[in-house]
Amino acid sequence: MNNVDFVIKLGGSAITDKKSPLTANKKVIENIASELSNIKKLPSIIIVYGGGSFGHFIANKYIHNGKIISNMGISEIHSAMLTLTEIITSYFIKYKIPIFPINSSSCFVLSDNELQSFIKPIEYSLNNNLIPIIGGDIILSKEEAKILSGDKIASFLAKKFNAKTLAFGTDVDGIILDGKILPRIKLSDIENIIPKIRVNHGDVTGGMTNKLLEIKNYISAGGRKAIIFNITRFGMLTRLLSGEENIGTEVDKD
Ligand code: IP8
Repeated sequence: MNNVDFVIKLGGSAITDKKSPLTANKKVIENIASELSNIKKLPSIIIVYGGGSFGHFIANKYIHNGKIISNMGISEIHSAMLTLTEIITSYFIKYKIPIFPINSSSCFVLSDNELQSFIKPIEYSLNNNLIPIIGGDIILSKEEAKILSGDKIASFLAKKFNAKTLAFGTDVDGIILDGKILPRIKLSDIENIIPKIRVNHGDVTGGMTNKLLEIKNYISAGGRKAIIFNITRFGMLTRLLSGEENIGTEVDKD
């Protein structure tokens, strides 16, 4: 299995307008593609993206008490994510980024509530100098469907591909407490921080809390470092990829 430099999650809050159903934040997506196209030698990257006003909007209509209540919900959630995939892909192609979209629902299933994966398409994309891109989505088990968050996919892939950095690009400058950005936090700080951060009720997968929990799992399982940064600010992605420090909140081992 190849190692990668970065697994970068494009947060749904950044790449879509969460206040408007099924609306992409095209300027942010275009800026991301444009920044990548201006980097002379791109490091190895896997890109993951969230559902934003596509996946979460539809999922909210069909999830009751944590369960997806209709087959049509499954189809529509998946279809909304395919639409978002198509929008992101079109901008990357416009900027001549060799992107390779991969479908989560074909790479992941649940068996006895355990995630089973088939990630050869991601591995082979990297081998072929393509940038694999994969989103949060609906995935199936024998008897039901569940939402798989992009955060989980990102931490899972960062582990599998031994990423140097797991980066969460959001629409905020990092973890903000009492109006201040925390530049660095330790693994053991996470449990204390979670109750103090703002909760986004529109998000079926748990917003920033979910990110911190995924980062906690990731670092506890030997992951190297994670960063939460603002990908809606033009230039931040370039700074991340050039290895600059202090661009958001960095989470390290204790
Ligand atoms: O926005 C959720 O992914 P996330 C994907 O990364 C869907 O939590 C389908 C809601």
